[in-house]
Amino acid sequence: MKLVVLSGGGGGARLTRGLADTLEPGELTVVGNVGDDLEVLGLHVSPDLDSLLYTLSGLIDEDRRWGRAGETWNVLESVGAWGGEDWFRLGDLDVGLHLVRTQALREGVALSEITARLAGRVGLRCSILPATDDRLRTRVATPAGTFAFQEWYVGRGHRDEVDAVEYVGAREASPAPGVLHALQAADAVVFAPSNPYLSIGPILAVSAIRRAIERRSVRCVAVSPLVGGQAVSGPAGRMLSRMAGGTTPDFVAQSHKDLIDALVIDRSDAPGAADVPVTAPEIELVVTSTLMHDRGAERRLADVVLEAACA
Ligand code: FO1
Repeated sequence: MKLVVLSGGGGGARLTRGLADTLEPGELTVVGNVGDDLEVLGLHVSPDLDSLLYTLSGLIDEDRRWGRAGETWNVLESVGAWGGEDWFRLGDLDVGLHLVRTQALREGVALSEITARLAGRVGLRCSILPATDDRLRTRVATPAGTFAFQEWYVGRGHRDEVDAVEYVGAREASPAPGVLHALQAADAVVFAPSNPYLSIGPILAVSAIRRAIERRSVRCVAVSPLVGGQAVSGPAGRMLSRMAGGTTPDFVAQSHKDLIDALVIDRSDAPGAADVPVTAPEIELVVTSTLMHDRGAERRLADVVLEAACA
Protein backbone atom coordinates (compact mmCIF):
# COMPACT_ATOMS: atom_id res chain seq x y z
CA MET A 1 0.00 0.00 0.00
CA LYS A 2 1.43 3.41 -0.95
CA LEU A 3 0.92 6.01 1.75
CA VAL A 4 1.77 9.70 1.93
CA VAL A 5 1.99 11.31 5.37
CA LEU A 6 2.07 15.07 5.94
CA SER A 7 4.01 15.70 9.13
CA GLY A 8 5.79 18.07 11.45
CA GLY A 9 8.27 16.78 14.07
CA GLY A 10 7.32 15.41 17.52
CA GLY A 11 4.15 13.29 17.51
CA GLY A 12 4.03 13.35 13.72
CA ALA A 13 7.46 11.75 13.55
CA ARG A 14 6.42 9.09 16.07
CA LEU A 15 3.33 8.09 14.10
CA THR A 16 5.48 8.05 10.96
CA ARG A 17 7.86 5.63 12.72
CA GLY A 18 4.88 3.40 13.61
CA LEU A 19 3.74 3.44 9.98
CA ALA A 20 7.28 2.74 8.73
CA ASP A 21 7.47 -0.25 11.10
CA THR A 22 4.23 -1.62 9.64
CA LEU A 23 4.55 -0.87 5.92
CA GLU A 24 6.93 -2.49 3.43
CA PRO A 25 10.11 -0.61 2.42
CA GLY A 26 9.31 1.97 -0.24
CA GLU A 27 5.60 2.17 0.55
CA LEU A 28 5.81 5.28 2.77
CA THR A 29 6.56 8.87 1.70
CA VAL A 30 6.63 11.60 4.34
CA VAL A 31 6.14 15.19 3.26
CA GLY A 32 7.74 17.35 5.96
CA ASN A 33 7.07 20.91 7.07
CA VAL A 34 9.76 23.48 6.26
CA GLY A 35 7.97 26.54 7.67
CA ASP A 36 10.02 26.18 10.91
CA ASP A 37 13.36 26.30 9.05
CA LEU A 38 15.85 28.97 10.00
CA GLU A 39 19.36 30.14 9.42
CA VAL A 40 21.35 30.43 12.62
CA LEU A 41 25.12 30.91 12.97
CA GLY A 42 25.30 30.65 9.19
CA LEU A 43 23.75 27.18 9.27
CA HIS A 44 20.49 26.09 7.63
CA VAL A 45 18.40 24.19 10.19
CA SER A 46 15.29 22.20 9.17
CA PRO A 47 13.90 21.17 12.58
CA ASP A 48 10.95 19.08 11.36
CA LEU A 49 12.88 17.27 8.60
CA ASP A 50 15.58 16.53 11.19
CA SER A 51 13.07 15.27 13.77
CA LEU A 52 11.75 12.90 11.10
CA LEU A 53 15.26 11.81 10.10
CA TYR A 54 16.42 11.33 13.69
CA THR A 55 13.21 9.59 14.83
CA LEU A 56 13.09 7.19 11.89
CA SER A 57 16.79 6.33 12.26
CA GLY A 58 16.64 5.89 16.05
CA LEU A 59 18.99 8.86 16.66
CA ILE A 60 16.41 11.18 18.27
CA ASP A 61 16.54 12.27 21.91
CA GLU A 62 13.24 10.65 22.96
CA ASP A 63 12.74 12.87 26.04
CA ARG A 64 13.43 16.22 24.41
CA ARG A 65 11.72 15.07 21.18
CA TRP A 66 14.20 17.04 19.04
CA GLY A 67 17.93 16.80 18.37
CA ARG A 68 20.23 13.83 18.96
CA ALA A 69 20.36 11.36 21.85
CA GLY A 70 23.65 11.50 23.76
CA GLU A 71 24.17 15.09 22.64
CA THR A 72 26.93 17.35 24.00
CA TRP A 73 26.94 21.16 23.82
CA ASN A 74 30.60 22.21 23.52
CA VAL A 75 30.13 24.21 20.30
CA LEU A 76 27.16 26.09 21.76
CA GLU A 77 29.07 26.89 24.96
CA SER A 78 31.96 28.19 22.91
CA VAL A 79 29.58 30.25 20.73
CA GLY A 80 28.06 31.77 23.89
CA ALA A 81 31.48 32.48 25.38
CA TRP A 82 32.46 34.34 22.20
CA GLY A 83 29.29 36.42 22.37
CA GLY A 84 27.51 34.55 19.53
CA GLU A 85 23.84 33.59 19.15
CA ASP A 86 23.08 30.74 21.55
CA TRP A 87 19.31 31.11 22.03
CA PHE A 88 18.65 28.30 19.51
CA ARG A 89 20.41 25.28 20.95
CA LEU A 90 22.45 23.37 18.40
CA GLY A 91 24.19 20.34 19.88
CA ASP A 92 27.60 19.12 18.72
CA LEU A 93 26.23 16.04 16.92
CA ASP A 94 23.40 18.04 15.39
CA VAL A 95 25.85 20.67 14.10
CA GLY A 96 27.54 17.97 11.99
CA LEU A 97 24.34 17.46 10.00
CA HIS A 98 23.76 21.22 9.63
CA LEU A 99 27.30 21.72 8.30
CA VAL A 100 26.83 19.02 5.66
CA ARG A 101 23.40 20.33 4.64
CA THR A 102 24.45 23.98 4.57
CA GLN A 103 27.50 23.27 2.43
CA ALA A 104 25.37 21.30 -0.05
CA LEU A 105 22.75 24.07 -0.23
CA ARG A 106 25.50 26.65 -0.88
CA GLU A 107 26.80 24.44 -3.70
CA GLY A 108 23.33 24.55 -5.26
CA VAL A 109 22.03 21.15 -4.16
CA ALA A 110 18.26 21.26 -3.52
CA LEU A 111 16.93 20.67 0.01
CA SER A 112 15.05 17.58 -1.24
CA GLU A 113 18.25 16.13 -2.71
CA ILE A 114 20.35 16.68 0.40
CA THR A 115 17.50 15.31 2.56
CA ALA A 116 17.46 12.14 0.43
CA ARG A 117 21.25 11.80 0.77
CA LEU A 118 21.05 12.16 4.55
CA ALA A 119 18.21 9.61 4.72
CA GLY A 120 20.31 7.25 2.60
CA ARG A 121 23.24 7.60 5.01
CA VAL A 122 21.11 6.19 7.84
CA GLY A 123 19.44 3.56 5.65
CA LEU A 124 15.83 4.76 5.93
CA ARG A 125 13.20 2.46 4.43
CA CYS A 126 10.92 5.37 3.53
CA SER A 127 11.30 8.71 1.71
CA ILE A 128 11.37 12.07 3.46
CA LEU A 129 10.50 14.94 1.11
CA PRO A 130 10.42 18.60 2.13
CA ALA A 131 7.09 20.14 1.08
CA THR A 132 9.09 22.53 -1.11
CA ASP A 133 12.68 23.32 -2.07
CA ASP A 134 11.71 26.99 -2.20
CA ARG A 135 11.97 29.37 0.73
CA LEU A 136 8.79 29.11 2.83
CA ARG A 137 8.76 30.53 6.36
CA THR A 138 6.03 30.62 8.99
CA ARG A 139 5.43 33.90 10.85
CA VAL A 140 3.06 34.33 13.77
CA ALA A 141 1.07 37.44 14.62
CA THR A 142 0.62 37.90 18.38
CA PRO A 143 -0.56 40.75 20.63
CA ALA A 144 3.16 41.47 21.25
CA GLY A 145 3.95 41.76 17.52
CA THR A 146 4.69 39.54 14.54
CA PHE A 147 7.60 37.13 14.82
CA ALA A 148 9.55 34.69 12.70
CA PHE A 149 8.48 31.21 13.80
CA GLN A 150 11.51 30.18 15.86
CA GLU A 151 11.89 33.65 17.37
CA TRP A 152 8.41 33.11 18.85
CA TYR A 153 8.59 29.36 19.48
CA VAL A 154 12.04 29.04 21.02
CA GLY A 155 13.09 32.66 21.59
CA ARG A 156 9.88 33.65 23.39
CA GLY A 157 8.96 30.12 24.58
CA HIS A 158 5.71 30.30 22.49
CA ARG A 159 4.09 32.11 25.42
CA ASP A 160 2.34 34.82 23.35
CA GLU A 161 -1.12 33.89 22.12
CA VAL A 162 -1.38 33.62 18.34
CA ASP A 163 -3.92 35.68 16.39
CA ALA A 164 -2.86 34.66 12.89
CA VAL A 165 -0.28 32.62 11.02
CA GLU A 166 1.35 33.60 7.75
CA TYR A 167 3.35 31.36 5.40
CA VAL A 168 5.80 33.72 3.70
CA GLY A 169 6.82 32.50 0.23
CA ALA A 170 4.09 29.87 -0.02
CA ARG A 171 2.34 31.57 -2.93
CA GLU A 172 5.45 31.31 -5.12
CA ALA A 173 6.53 27.89 -3.79
CA SER A 174 6.36 24.73 -5.91
CA PRO A 175 6.18 21.25 -4.40
CA ALA A 176 9.58 19.58 -4.09
CA PRO A 177 10.33 16.95 -6.77
CA GLY A 178 8.45 13.76 -6.00
CA VAL A 179 5.71 15.28 -3.81
CA LEU A 180 2.97 15.48 -6.44
CA HIS A 181 3.93 12.11 -7.92
CA ALA A 182 3.74 10.50 -4.46
CA LEU A 183 0.30 12.07 -3.86
CA GLN A 184 -0.97 10.94 -7.25
CA ALA A 185 0.29 7.37 -6.70
CA ALA A 186 -0.91 7.16 -3.07
CA ASP A 187 -3.56 4.69 -1.94
CA ALA A 188 -4.26 7.01 1.01
CA VAL A 189 -3.08 10.25 2.58
CA VAL A 190 -2.55 10.82 6.31
CA PHE A 191 -2.20 14.07 8.26
CA ALA A 192 0.02 13.19 11.23
CA PRO A 193 -0.89 14.38 14.77
CA SER A 194 0.93 17.65 14.16
CA ASN A 195 -0.18 21.23 14.77
CA PRO A 196 -2.76 22.11 12.06
CA TYR A 197 -1.57 25.73 11.82
CA LEU A 198 2.18 25.34 12.34
CA SER A 199 3.01 21.97 10.79
CA ILE A 200 0.27 20.82 8.39
CA GLY A 201 -0.73 24.41 7.41
CA PRO A 202 2.62 25.35 5.82
CA ILE A 203 2.62 22.15 3.73
CA LEU A 204 -0.93 22.80 2.49
CA ALA A 205 -0.05 26.45 1.83
CA VAL A 206 1.87 25.19 -1.22
CA SER A 207 -1.15 25.48 -3.49
CA ALA A 208 -0.29 22.58 -5.80
CA ILE A 209 -0.09 20.25 -2.77
CA ARG A 210 -3.43 21.46 -1.42
CA ARG A 211 -5.02 21.09 -4.87
CA ALA A 212 -3.66 17.55 -5.28
CA ILE A 213 -5.20 16.57 -1.94
CA GLU A 214 -8.51 18.29 -2.70
CA ARG A 215 -8.73 16.41 -6.02
CA ARG A 216 -7.61 13.01 -4.70
CA SER A 217 -9.69 9.92 -5.30
CA VAL A 218 -8.37 8.12 -2.19
CA ARG A 219 -9.13 8.58 1.50
CA CYS A 220 -7.44 11.20 3.63
CA VAL A 221 -7.24 10.54 7.37
CA ALA A 222 -6.11 13.11 9.95
CA VAL A 223 -4.93 12.23 13.46
CA SER A 224 -5.79 14.82 16.09
CA PRO A 225 -2.78 16.23 17.98
CA LEU A 226 -4.99 16.73 21.07
CA VAL A 227 -5.58 14.48 24.07
CA GLY A 228 -8.24 15.61 26.50
CA GLY A 229 -8.60 18.87 24.55
CA GLN A 230 -4.94 19.76 25.03
CA ALA A 231 -1.81 19.32 22.93
CA VAL A 232 0.49 16.49 24.03
CA SER A 233 3.27 19.03 23.54
CA GLY A 234 3.42 22.52 22.05
CA PRO A 235 0.77 25.18 21.49
CA ALA A 236 -1.82 23.36 19.29
CA GLY A 237 -4.54 23.36 21.99
CA ARG A 238 -4.17 27.04 22.82
CA MET A 239 -4.09 27.95 19.14
CA LEU A 240 -7.23 25.97 18.30
CA SER A 241 -9.04 27.57 21.25
CA ARG A 242 -8.14 31.08 20.21
CA MET A 243 -8.12 30.81 16.43
CA ALA A 244 -10.84 28.22 15.76
CA GLY A 245 -12.99 28.74 18.87
CA GLY A 246 -12.58 25.38 20.62
CA THR A 247 -10.66 22.14 20.98
CA THR A 248 -13.33 19.47 20.48
CA PRO A 249 -12.88 17.07 17.51
CA ASP A 250 -15.28 19.27 15.57
CA PHE A 251 -12.85 22.17 15.68
CA VAL A 252 -9.89 19.95 14.77
CA ALA A 253 -11.87 18.59 11.79
CA GLN A 254 -12.81 22.14 10.81
CA SER A 255 -9.12 23.09 10.68
CA HIS A 256 -8.76 20.52 7.84
CA LYS A 257 -11.99 21.62 6.15
CA ASP A 258 -12.74 20.01 2.76
CA LEU A 259 -9.61 17.86 2.98
CA ILE A 260 -10.27 14.84 5.21
CA ASP A 261 -12.62 11.88 5.23
CA ALA A 262 -11.86 10.67 8.75
CA LEU A 263 -10.41 12.06 11.97
CA VAL A 264 -8.71 9.76 14.48
CA ILE A 265 -9.19 11.10 18.02
CA ASP A 266 -8.23 10.05 21.51
CA ARG A 267 -10.81 8.31 23.73
CA SER A 268 -10.64 11.26 26.11
CA ASP A 269 -11.99 13.51 23.33
CA ALA A 270 -14.83 11.23 22.18
CA PRO A 271 -18.02 13.28 21.92
CA GLY A 272 -20.85 12.35 24.30
CA ALA A 273 -24.29 11.38 23.01
CA ALA A 274 -25.50 14.94 23.63
CA ASP A 275 -22.74 16.56 21.52
CA VAL A 276 -24.15 17.35 18.11
CA PRO A 277 -21.47 17.92 15.48
CA VAL A 278 -22.09 21.34 13.96
CA THR A 279 -19.13 22.07 11.75
CA ALA A 280 -18.10 18.86 10.02
CA PRO A 281 -20.78 16.18 10.44
CA GLU A 282 -19.71 14.32 7.28
CA ILE A 283 -16.31 13.40 8.71
CA GLU A 284 -16.05 9.95 10.23
CA LEU A 285 -14.64 9.92 13.79
CA VAL A 286 -12.38 7.02 14.74
CA VAL A 287 -11.86 6.72 18.50
CA THR A 288 -8.74 5.06 19.91
CA SER A 289 -5.84 5.70 22.23
CA THR A 290 -3.57 8.21 20.47
CA LEU A 291 -0.86 8.70 23.13
CA MET A 292 2.38 7.24 21.79
CA HIS A 293 4.41 6.52 24.93
CA ASP A 294 6.39 3.64 23.37
CA ARG A 295 7.06 1.89 20.06
CA GLY A 296 4.17 -0.54 20.66
CA ALA A 297 1.73 2.38 21.05
CA GLU A 298 3.09 3.96 17.85
CA ARG A 299 2.46 0.74 15.94
CA ARG A 300 -1.03 0.31 17.41
CA LEU A 301 -1.98 3.84 16.37
CA ALA A 302 -0.43 3.23 12.93
CA ASP A 303 -2.64 0.12 12.55
CA VAL A 304 -5.78 2.10 13.43
CA VAL A 305 -4.79 4.83 10.96
CA LEU A 306 -4.14 2.29 8.20
CA GLU A 307 -7.50 0.64 8.85
CA ALA A 308 -9.24 4.04 8.67
CA ALA A 309 -7.29 4.86 5.49
CA CYS A 310 -8.40 1.61 3.82
CA ALA A 311 -12.08 1.73 4.92
N1 FO1 B 1 13.35 23.62 20.58
C1 FO1 B 1 13.47 24.35 21.71
O1 FO1 B 1 12.51 24.47 22.45
N2 FO1 B 1 14.68 24.99 22.01
C2 FO1 B 1 15.76 24.87 21.21
O2 FO1 B 1 16.80 25.45 21.51
C3 FO1 B 1 15.64 24.05 20.03
C4 FO1 B 1 16.73 23.84 19.19
C5 FO1 B 1 16.60 22.96 18.10
C6 FO1 B 1 17.69 22.66 17.31
C7 FO1 B 1 17.56 21.79 16.25
C8 FO1 B 1 16.31 21.21 15.98
O3 FO1 B 1 16.19 20.35 14.95
C9 FO1 B 1 15.22 21.49 16.76
C10 FO1 B 1 15.33 22.37 17.83
N3 FO1 B 1 14.25 22.66 18.65
C11 FO1 B 1 14.39 23.44 19.76
C12 FO1 B 1 12.93 22.13 18.35
C13 FO1 B 1 12.16 22.96 17.35
O4 FO1 B 1 12.35 24.31 17.41
C14 FO1 B 1 10.65 22.76 17.47
O5 FO1 B 1 10.31 21.63 18.17
C15 FO1 B 1 10.01 22.64 16.15
O6 FO1 B 1 10.43 23.60 15.22
C16 FO1 B 1 8.49 22.68 16.29
O7 FO1 B 1 8.04 21.63 15.52
